[in-house]
Amino acid sequence: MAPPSPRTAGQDTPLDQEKAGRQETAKTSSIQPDTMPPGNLLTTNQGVAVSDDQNSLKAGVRGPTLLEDILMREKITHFDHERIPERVVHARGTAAHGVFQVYEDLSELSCAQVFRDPKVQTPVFVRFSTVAGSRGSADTPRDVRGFAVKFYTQEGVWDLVGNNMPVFFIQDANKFPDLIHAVKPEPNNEIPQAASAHDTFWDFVSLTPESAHMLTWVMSDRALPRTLATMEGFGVHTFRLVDAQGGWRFVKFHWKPVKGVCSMVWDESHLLCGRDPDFQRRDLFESIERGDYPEWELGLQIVEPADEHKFDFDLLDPTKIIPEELVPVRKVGKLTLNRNPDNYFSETEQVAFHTGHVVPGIDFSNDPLLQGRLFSYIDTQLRRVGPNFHELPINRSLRPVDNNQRDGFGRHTINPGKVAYFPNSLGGGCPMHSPTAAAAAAFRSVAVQEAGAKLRQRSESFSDHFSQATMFWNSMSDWEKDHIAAAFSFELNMVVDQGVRNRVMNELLCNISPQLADMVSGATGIEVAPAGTPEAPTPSAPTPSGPLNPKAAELRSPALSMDKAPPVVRGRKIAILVGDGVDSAIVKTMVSELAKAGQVPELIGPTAGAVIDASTKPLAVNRAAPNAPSVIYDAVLIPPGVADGLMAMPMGQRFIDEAFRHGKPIAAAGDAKALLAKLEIPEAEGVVLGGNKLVALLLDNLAQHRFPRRLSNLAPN
Ligand code: HDE
Repeated sequence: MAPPSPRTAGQDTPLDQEKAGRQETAKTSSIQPDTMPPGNLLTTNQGVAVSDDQNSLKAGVRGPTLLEDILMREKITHFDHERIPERVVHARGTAAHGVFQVYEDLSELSCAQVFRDPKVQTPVFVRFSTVAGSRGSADTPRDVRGFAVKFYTQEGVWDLVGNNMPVFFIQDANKFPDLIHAVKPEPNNEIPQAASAHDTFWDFVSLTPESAHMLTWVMSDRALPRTLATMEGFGVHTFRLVDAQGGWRFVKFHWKPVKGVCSMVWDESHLLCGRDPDFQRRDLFESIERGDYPEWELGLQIVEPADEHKFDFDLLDPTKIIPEELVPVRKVGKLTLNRNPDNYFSETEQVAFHTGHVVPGIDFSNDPLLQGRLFSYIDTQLRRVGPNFHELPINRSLRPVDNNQRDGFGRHTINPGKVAYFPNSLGGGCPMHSPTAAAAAAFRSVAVQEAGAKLRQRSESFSDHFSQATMFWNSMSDWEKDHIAAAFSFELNMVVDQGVRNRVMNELLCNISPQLADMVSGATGIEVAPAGTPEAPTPSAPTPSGPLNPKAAELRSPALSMDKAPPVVRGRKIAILVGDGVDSAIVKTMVSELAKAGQVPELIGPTAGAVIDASTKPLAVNRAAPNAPSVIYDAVLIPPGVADGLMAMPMGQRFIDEAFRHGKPIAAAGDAKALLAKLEIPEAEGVVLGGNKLVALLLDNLAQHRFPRRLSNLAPN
C-alpha cells in the first residue's frame, strides 16, 4: 500500500482544528514552544529522517538482529524508560488547566499579585486525585480526594496542595509514613487495593485517637464525591497572608464548588469501581470539552494574630476546623477549569506540587504537619521527576528563573558563561538580590518571634481529639448519620482482628458518640464495653486524648451537612430508556428540553445502533443498555411506549431498580405504572409518573440531586 502523502505546508492538521477556539492564557503561550503537534515525517530523537520503522536491522531477512540497529535501540530504550515512579500517595489523578481571578483588590490582606488585581486572570493547573490507590486504580473508592492547585502568577509559582476534607488523620508529619503504610495494601500480599477496609488501617487509627475527627469525614459521603466538580477543597492547614508592610493574619483556604457539594451512595461508588473505573476523570474531561466548565469560589477564613488563642482548639492543629459559624468564609475569587491537558503524561503525571512553592504575600504557620510537608514535597519531586523538575513545561514558572543552580539529570536550560556563583564580579554581580525598593516583590519570611526548648513533644493544646468529631456527627442529618454508621460497619466487618474491632468501638466510636457506637454495634456485633475492659490487653495510644469535653454533645456546625439542594443544576446525565415502538417525536422533544436546561440526555437502547420507532423509522441510540450501567447516570426517564419492552428486559429493569436504590430521580410515562409495580418501586419521593410534563417534573427533582431518605439501608449488596 502506498504511504499517505504528506500534508502540504499551511494545511490545518486535525489537531489545529480541534484547538481552534480554545481559551488562551499566559501559561498556554508559555508552553506553546514545547507543544509538538505531529509532523509529516518520522525522525530519530536526533532529528535524522527514518526510512523504515517497521523492520529492525538484521543480518539477512531471517538473520539475527544487529547491535548496530541504532534506530531500534533508540526507540526501545526510550520505551523502556517511559514510566517515572508513580506518586507514593495520590498516584491516581486527573487534571485540567484554567484561570483564577479575584473579585476585588485584597491588598489589605496580602501583597501577592494573585490577590491584588481583579483584572488579572492567573493561569492555573489543578490536579485531583485519590490517596490510597495505585495509578491504575479506580476513581471512586471511599477515599480522601487531593485538590492541588498550581497558580502561575507573575511573581512565581504558588501551589495550594489541599484535599476535599478540611482536616487530616494525624497531627505530626512524622506519623505520615505510618499512616500510609497502614492504609496501603498490606505488604505481605498487596491486598486490598485502594481501600481502608482492612486490619492494618484500623489497627493504626485505633491507636491514634487524633484520627477520630478525620475518620468521621472519611466514613461520610464526603469520601464519595459524585463528580470532581461537586466537591469542596481545603488548604487544611492554617497559613499566613502577609501585606506589603509585613503585617500578617492567619488564613484557612476553602474552595466552594459553584455546583454545590453532591455525593454518591456507597453501593453506587462501589459498582462504579467496576462498571466505569474512569468515571470521574471522564466526567471532568467531557464537561470541559462541552464547555460546561467546573468552577469554585475561593473562600478565606481570616483570623487576626491577636485572636490566635481565643478558640477552644489550636489553630496549628490540622485535625481541627474553624467552624464557619465562628469565622465566616469570605468568598474572594473564582477558579474556572476550561481546558483539558493535551498529554496526560507530560502534564498530569509530571506536574510537581510542593507546599513550599509560595509567592511573596503568602507564608506558613507552625502547624507541625505543614512543616513536615515543606520537606517532603521537594524531596519526592527530586526522586520522582528529578532535580530539574521545575524546567518541565507544566512546572515552569511564567516569571523567568535566574540563579546559579546548574546541571543534573535532564537539564533543559543552557546556561552560557563561566559564572555560576554569587557573589561575583565577573558576571557583573548578577543575578543579585532584589533591591530593597522592590522588597514586596521578593519573598521574605514573616519575622515572628520563636523561642523554646528543643523537644519532641505534642502541645497540650492538641489533646482534645474528640470534640470536633462529635460536632461533625451532631451536625449531620438523619440520612447522613445512617450512611456514616453503615460505612464504619462495612469497614469493621472487613477487619478480622477482634482486638482491633473492640478498640475502634470502645476507644474511638464510644468517645465520638454513643449513638454512633450503638448503630455500628448493631451492624457489626462488636460489643460496647466499658472502657478499659477489652478482651485482650490493649496497647495504649502513644498520644492519648485529653479528658473528654463534657460540652461536646452540644457542639454543632450546620455548614458541615450536605443535606442542602445544590445551587446549580447543570451537566447532569439523564438516561432515556428507549426500545422498539417508542414515540420518537416525544423523545426528541425530551432530549431538546433537557439539553436546553443544560443537562446531558442520552438514549439507551437494548443494543448499540438504533431502535425502530412507532412509525417504523430508526431512532439512533447513544449506548446499549449492557454497556450503560445506571450508576453513570444521575436520573432515569422512561418515555411513553417503552414500558412493555422493558418488562421483558432484565437489563432495563436492573437499571431502574438500581437508580431507585441509589436515590436518583425517576420520571416515567403513565404507561410504566405496571413496570414500576413489577419492580416493587413504590410511589416514593423523587419518583414521578406523568404525561407531557415529564421533563419539567424531572428537572424539579434533579434540583434535589438525590432522595437518600428513600431507603435506609444503602450498604453494598
Ligand atoms: Fe501530601 N504528599 N503529604 N498531603 N499530598 C504528596 O507529593 C505528605 C497531606 C496532597 O496531585 C506527595 O508529589 C506528607 C495533607 C495532595 O501531585 C508527598 C504529609 C494534604 C497530593 C506527600 C502529607 C496533602 C499530595 C506524594 C504529612 C492535604 C497530590 C507525591 C505531613 C492538605 C499532589 C507528591 C498531586 C502528595 C507528602 C499530608 C495533600 C509524598 C509527608 C495534610 C493533594 O510528598
